[in-house]
Amino acid sequence: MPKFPKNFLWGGATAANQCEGAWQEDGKGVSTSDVQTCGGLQKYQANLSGLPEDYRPLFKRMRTVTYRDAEGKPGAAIPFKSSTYPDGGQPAILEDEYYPGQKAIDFYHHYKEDIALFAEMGFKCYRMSIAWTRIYPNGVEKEPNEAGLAFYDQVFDECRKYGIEPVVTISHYEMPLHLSNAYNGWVSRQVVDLFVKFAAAILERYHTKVKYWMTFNEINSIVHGGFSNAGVFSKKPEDLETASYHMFLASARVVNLAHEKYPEIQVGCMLSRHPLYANTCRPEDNMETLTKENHNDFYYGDVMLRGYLPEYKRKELERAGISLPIQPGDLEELQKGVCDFIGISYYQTGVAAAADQDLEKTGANMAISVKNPYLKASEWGWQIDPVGFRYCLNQLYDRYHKPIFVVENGLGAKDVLEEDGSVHDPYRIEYFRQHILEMGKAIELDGVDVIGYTPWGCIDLVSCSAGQVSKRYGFIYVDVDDAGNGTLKRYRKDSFYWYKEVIASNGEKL
Ligand code: BGP
Repeated sequence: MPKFPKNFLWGGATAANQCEGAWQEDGKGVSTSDVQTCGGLQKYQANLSGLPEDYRPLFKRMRTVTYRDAEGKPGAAIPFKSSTYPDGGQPAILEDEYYPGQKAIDFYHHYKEDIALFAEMGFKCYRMSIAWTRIYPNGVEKEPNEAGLAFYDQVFDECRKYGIEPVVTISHYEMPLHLSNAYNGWVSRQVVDLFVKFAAAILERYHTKVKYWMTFNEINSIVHGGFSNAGVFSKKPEDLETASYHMFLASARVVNLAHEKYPEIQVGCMLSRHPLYANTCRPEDNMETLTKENHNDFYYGDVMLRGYLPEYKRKELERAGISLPIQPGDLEELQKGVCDFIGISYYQTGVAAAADQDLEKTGANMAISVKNPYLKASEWGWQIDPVGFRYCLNQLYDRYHKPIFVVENGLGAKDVLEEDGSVHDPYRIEYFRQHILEMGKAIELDGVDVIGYTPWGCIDLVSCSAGQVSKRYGFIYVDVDDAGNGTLKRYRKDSFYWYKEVIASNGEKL
């Protein structure tokens, strides 16, 4: 069995928009995640004609973002596919739709019980996010909402009570809906200032309680669609490039602010890492793989971890006729605001081919790829690849030489709650066993500096891409279904007891 470092941060991860619920309590504003439906249950089906034909079946039952078009007519689009957004119109809550995030698993009222369960598993850390709309309901207020600030004080104090280190994502797939509607989200440079104001308020309030911070969850997912992580509701490629540029700038400013005022804390970036293998050893397939990896993932890491806009991206933008809104002083800020560590999510690998029209595709979430015949997939089509995890860790460490914090990894599956309250999930245990083994090899055999591991959805929550709770990730089962019915009671799954042993043995007992 591989040996893990002594202070390795074992834990679990959630995000406010997927677990808190209480969407209108204590002054919280409406967020971009409050207008997203549950896949399979939604009344308004998205118009998929903007997608390549072979992608459409994969998106049929995905969650949607609802909107009113320019004439006020209701409709829906796929949040992670900008090409399905209508021209004109705005995201909106429709009276006859159901939005699972508004209630979620009601962590807002169950946090004490949930953190006690995390402590029972022996968590050393807990990754969570702060809902921007609890602190600045519309994003534009002058003063923060004290009730929102007080809630997170209580959550951090509860963690600290058990010696659990909170790890905080400042923005995890949500922002005030007002900023999306009034500014088209991060397309506007004004949002940079509004975000820095939000980040400054929470850093000031919590810097003694929270040591590890990350600016944006999966910042690179904007290549697939602009709404969920950037509040951008338009399909223009230049809008998406502008938005991510503004997010880089905001991240750098927050890093610089943190370094100046609170030298004891660390600020990381967070990348969704989806390594690609070439479909064949044809040079063209390999060139395509390199190009796609740069475009989808490394561009974002290069800016946030190396501190400059890479040449391959400058050339790509030039060819597309897009110029970034760079202002004097920006590039110096980016250079200075390099992140302290690399937060990543790793779920799957994909396959790239120079000509993929006739190849079978898989991956029913934001990242569709050619199917890999050597891998099994989850019920949702995500290809399971533990060796790819070791490959991914090596690749990132070699490129950036910064500590890596694996803040998401896990298996979404359908679980069955037995009459006696048990949940038997050997598939999840097997998934984690294989992934932890490969992570251990990356540390021990390859020398990669991995500082922690927080499996995603350590307690069942609302799926980000599907909107379903029935796509369960947790060690803890929550009795709530896709339509929000259930007692919300928590149950320990078999994986709960297994993970507890893993942590207690520092990864030796797998
Ligand atoms: C990541 C997101 C998470 C989370 C996870 C699992 O992309 O950062 O918010 O939800 O994926 O994905 P899903 O919920 O779509 O199964």
